[in-house]
Amino acid sequence: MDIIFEKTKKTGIIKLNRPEALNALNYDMAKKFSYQLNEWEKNDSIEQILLLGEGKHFCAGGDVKSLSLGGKNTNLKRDFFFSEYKLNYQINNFSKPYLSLWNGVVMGGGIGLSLYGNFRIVTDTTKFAMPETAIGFFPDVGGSYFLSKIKNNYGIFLALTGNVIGPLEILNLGLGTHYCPSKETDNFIDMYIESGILKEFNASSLKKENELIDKISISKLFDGEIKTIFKKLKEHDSNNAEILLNILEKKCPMSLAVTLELLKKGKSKNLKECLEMEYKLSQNMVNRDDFDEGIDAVLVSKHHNPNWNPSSINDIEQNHVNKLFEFNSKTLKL
Ligand code: QUE
Repeated sequence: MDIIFEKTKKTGIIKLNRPEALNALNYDMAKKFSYQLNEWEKNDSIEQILLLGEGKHFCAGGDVKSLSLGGKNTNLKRDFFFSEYKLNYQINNFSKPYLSLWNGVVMGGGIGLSLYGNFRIVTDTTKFAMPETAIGFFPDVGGSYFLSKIKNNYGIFLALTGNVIGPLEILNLGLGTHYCPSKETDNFIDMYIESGILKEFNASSLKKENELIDKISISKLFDGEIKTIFKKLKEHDSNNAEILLNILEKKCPMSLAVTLELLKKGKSKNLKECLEMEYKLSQNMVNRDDFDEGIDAVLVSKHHNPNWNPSSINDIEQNHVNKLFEFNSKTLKL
């Protein structure tokens, strides 16, 4: 079973159970998740939800490998994203307390399963990222909603670079809601199930582990058009700017351009509007060769040397970017 549902006292427990794939969410899991959540919404003997990942990690994202390996002539690329974003919005509208335990890797699709609930528990091992520009895709599951609303262009930075952040930054950005030391998570969960109470821990021991980031330069450097951002990084003449430039130069150029446009559009939209926009965009992006190329490079052959097309940010035209936002086959209506 890829996903396990059980009821303990008044808590509905959902466990993502593909530890060998870092609990990546596939179509089947998304459908079952949605069905069960709907059942528990109506069931008065369920008072709260607990979402867990089996093993050391919470969830690495959507199971994009299966989408790419499914080939071109499949409805899976359509149906998967349709169900995934519908589920994200269902969680947003869910009426009972909903808590996720963010152990280890928390990326992409995993964020969409937890961010719109009430509580995200950060532990010592939590690693948070929206890494989709590495695979020819874009930060979805409401990335255009929550990343565009983070101050000082920090969300733009996270979206473009796929930079991993740890417990302290996750809490400071308000992405996580509570801290629980790793060795205390079993007790924390027992108490939540027993009483619905969230045990409080002092997070003052947490250290900032990402010295690359200083907010002032991020807010200045990650401002403007994508070509402008590259130019600013080139001209900045600092070690950190050079590291960031090297990171961005490995990402899919079209993904970078699309992501920046997406966050710009998302800034004034609500979650529903953002997910609907992302669904249209997803259907254009998954049918570009860069998507298969990126997934092969990162997750299948793992050669980490994708051949992007266009291969450089200089070859991206804004009208091609704009076209990727225009699509009308099966619109996501929430
Ligand atoms: C970008 C991504 C994903 C990624 C790596 C990226 C992603 C995803 C996974 C992933 C990781 C391990 C697995 C798995 C999937 O990695 O979305 O099945 O075992 O799901 O750079 O967007």
